[in-house]
Amino acid sequence: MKLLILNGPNLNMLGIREPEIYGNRTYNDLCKLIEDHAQEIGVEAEIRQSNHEGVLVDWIQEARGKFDGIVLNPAAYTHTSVALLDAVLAAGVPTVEVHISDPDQREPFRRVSYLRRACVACVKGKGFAGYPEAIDELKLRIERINS
Ligand code: CA2
Repeated sequence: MKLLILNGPNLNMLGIREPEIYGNRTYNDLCKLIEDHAQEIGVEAEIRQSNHEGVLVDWIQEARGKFDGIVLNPAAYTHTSVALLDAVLAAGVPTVEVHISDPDQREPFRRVSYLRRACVACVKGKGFAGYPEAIDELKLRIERINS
């Protein structure tokens, strides 16, 4: 099983600022956690990060026929991007939305997710541990689809 793990704008800054919201660990720490978990459960995980909406759209489109599922942290684009919503709908690849913090417990503008309706599940507010959880959830759903 091949999963694409996509991270949106500024997530490369993890551990550098706002530790009270996102913790002290870095983006590299997050990648290591994801890689270790993927190896443990026997899935292939390719991890990418971009600060650019169009690049994320290209990667979501590319996933069609190439990846079994997507774990997506759209970061700030969660709250603005019809383009990412359309890309997930067009790709037709099962996608789980993940957030390190819980956007519903923060500023009102973070309470809207344009992506949520296109995703099979959403994991939020669990810190870095949300990624392994999102991967497990996605794996279960893909296995169910393929059985
Ligand atoms: O909680 C999440 O994972 C978010 O997707 C993170 C986004 C935020 O816009 C969403 O509302 C919730 C922000 C990612 C930027 O991360 C930073 C890390 C360190 C310093 C500054 C920003």
